[in-house]
Amino acid sequence: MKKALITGVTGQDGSYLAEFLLEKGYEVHGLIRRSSSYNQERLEDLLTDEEAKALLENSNFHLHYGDVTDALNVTRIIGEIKPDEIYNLAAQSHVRVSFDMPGYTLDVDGKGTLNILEAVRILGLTEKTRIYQASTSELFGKVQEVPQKETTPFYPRSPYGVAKIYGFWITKNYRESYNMFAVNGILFNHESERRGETFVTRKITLGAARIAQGKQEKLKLGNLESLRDWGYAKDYVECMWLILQHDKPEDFVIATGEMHSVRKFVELSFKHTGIEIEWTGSGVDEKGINKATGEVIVEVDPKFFRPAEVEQLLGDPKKAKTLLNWNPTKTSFEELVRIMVTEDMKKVETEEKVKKMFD
Ligand code: NDP
Ligand code: GDR
Repeated sequence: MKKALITGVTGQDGSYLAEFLLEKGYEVHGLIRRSSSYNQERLEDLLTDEEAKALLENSNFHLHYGDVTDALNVTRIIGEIKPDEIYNLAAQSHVRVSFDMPGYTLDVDGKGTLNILEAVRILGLTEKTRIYQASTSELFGKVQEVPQKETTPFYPRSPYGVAKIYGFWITKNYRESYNMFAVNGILFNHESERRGETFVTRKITLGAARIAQGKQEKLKLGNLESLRDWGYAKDYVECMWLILQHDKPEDFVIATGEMHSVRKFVELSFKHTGIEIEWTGSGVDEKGINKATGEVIVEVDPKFFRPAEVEQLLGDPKKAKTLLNWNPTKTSFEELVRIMVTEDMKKVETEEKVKKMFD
């Protein structure tokens, strides 16, 4: 039985990856942070879904308290498990928040990556343990080439992107210096019904569901023109695994090859709830109106603008398609929006009071 360690197991990708690896028959270990509030909601499917529960009972799923910024703890845990594969997904992953917390973002996303690589090296596991680093399309930032591929120059536009550049290069450096199987998946945005509620897609699908059910008045957003290459997280975790099964340690861009605007995401989401949107005004005064009732349901709030924006991202998944035999559009953009809205419509039905969010 292969052993895998997932950092960031309580996050969107970590939870899907844990399920995926358990299904493949792995012994799965996850690193979780101690929190004063409950942070294991995304792992609940593993405990409630009958199929997943059976998997869990038949295999081993272990959670370890830890933090990637704590080198001693990371080294001890890796030394005890001696994993065949490590998936380093732990991160302060919110781009706008990284402008508020640049130092912390660097500690987790940059130094945290080093702590894992260094632990594997010090423990003498360089030949046994393969390491996947969660790199990102944010490395491309202010794009130098369209579409972006493995050879496109980087130009990050946020403390998050800059911290992840360190993670990217230190992973490549350990590969070249110590002959380690340490690789980067440069993943473009991927979303799901488990996406964090302050990322734009989930904020929109939850907002649309609540507005459609009369539980929220307005949805306040930042840059509506921003363009992203959005895929489905469940499809993308398979790629992380494929990258580590490849015969050579290489970096891969993972994307759909399609780009859509935030505005389009808003229109489609509301359409799925039965509401048609009409836009009036421009710039910060632009508003989305419910065509049937004339009510303002979407507003632009400069609070959600970023000091430096990534205007557009479009990935070229050719290398992954060819070498990993991966299908980038298993779930289409329209299907992704439909899945997210459908799940949020169900979730909101049982919601009594709408939470206020800061972000
Ligand atoms: P999430 O924000 O949903 O999850 C992040 C995870 O990291 C959570 O489990 C979180 O724990 C954990 N974490 C944060 N800080 C630490 C720390 N100091 N030590 C240990 N664990 C920590 O992210 P996603 O699942 O969306 O993304 C996974 C990875 O992929 C991240 O590295 C992200 O930067 C990267 N990425 C994501 C993309 C996307 O579109 N989703 C695209 C490209 C890259 P807790 O639950 O306690 O907060
Ligand atoms: P991103 O995702 O920054 O691409 O990073 P996010 O969903 O936060 O933003 C996407 C685009 O939407 C615009 N936007 C808003 N964003 C948020 N969060 N909230 C809003 O109200 C809003 N209005 C408009 C943003 O300006 C941006 O242009 C995600 C994260 O998962 C990273 O960890 C990952 O590396 C990248 O995707 C690839």
